[in-house]
Amino acid sequence: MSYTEFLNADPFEAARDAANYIAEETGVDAHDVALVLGSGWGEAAELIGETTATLSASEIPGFTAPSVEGHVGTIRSVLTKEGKRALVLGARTHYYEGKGVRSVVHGVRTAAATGCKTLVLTNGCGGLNEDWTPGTPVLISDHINLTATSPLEGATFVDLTDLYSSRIRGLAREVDSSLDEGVYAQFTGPHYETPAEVQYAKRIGASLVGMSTALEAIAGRHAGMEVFGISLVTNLAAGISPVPLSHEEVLEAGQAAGPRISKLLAGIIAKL
Ligand code: 8IG
Repeated sequence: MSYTEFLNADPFEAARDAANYIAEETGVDAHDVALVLGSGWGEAAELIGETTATLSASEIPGFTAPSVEGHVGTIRSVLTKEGKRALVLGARTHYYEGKGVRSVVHGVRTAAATGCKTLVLTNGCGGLNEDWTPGTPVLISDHINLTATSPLEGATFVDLTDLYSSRIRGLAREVDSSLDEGVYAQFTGPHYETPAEVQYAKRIGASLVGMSTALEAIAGRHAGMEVFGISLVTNLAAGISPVPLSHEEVLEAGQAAGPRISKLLAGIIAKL
């Protein structure tokens, strides 16, 4: 399926096509939980279980290879110790890539079409709370969508109360009681915020700033999945920290936090 064909197709039929392809290629009829890996979370999937199949994103209908260093372009089927089938999406499409919001949420819709009842969204982001040193994982309690768009089309009125499942946040705190929570503001990017925009985000109630997750969470809820979100604060947001932001800092913080967040994620998935 070419990009043009994807854009002209019904998004739910395209997701069904991709799900059928995944079922065929992995030999797994239905998956239980989907995991989207953001910046810094690339290796966090290793401890979840045994990878039984690895597909390249670009071969799956409607998917495209990622364009960012530190993002992985594969989709894996993982069998957990508890016997659950996890679909690990290393190939997130960001809104700033300009491929349209349908492309951004295609992975989430595909996951739902493969049978997933739970959606675990991870990301790397900027933190507004000075206590969150780079490498701190933070539970997402809610979001503010600053993209001025929605993944839903037409008169699709979806309730977003408790979008980020308080049940699963509770399970996460059973794994690590020190976990804080924050409200995630999705900006479009790809530029980072100005210090003034970070102050604006703070005043409207955000404590995490990033370029993903909110649109995917909405699509996930619409598709009937229970959504869980967790951020890795890889940098203090612009102006909160005296030093300028760099993508290298982001990658380093992710690497340093690797072992802790890997164990955390595996612990949460085991409890689902
Ligand atoms: I990693 O400080 C990462 N992603 N918008 N702001 C935004 N996105 C981010 C940031 C950040 N850090």
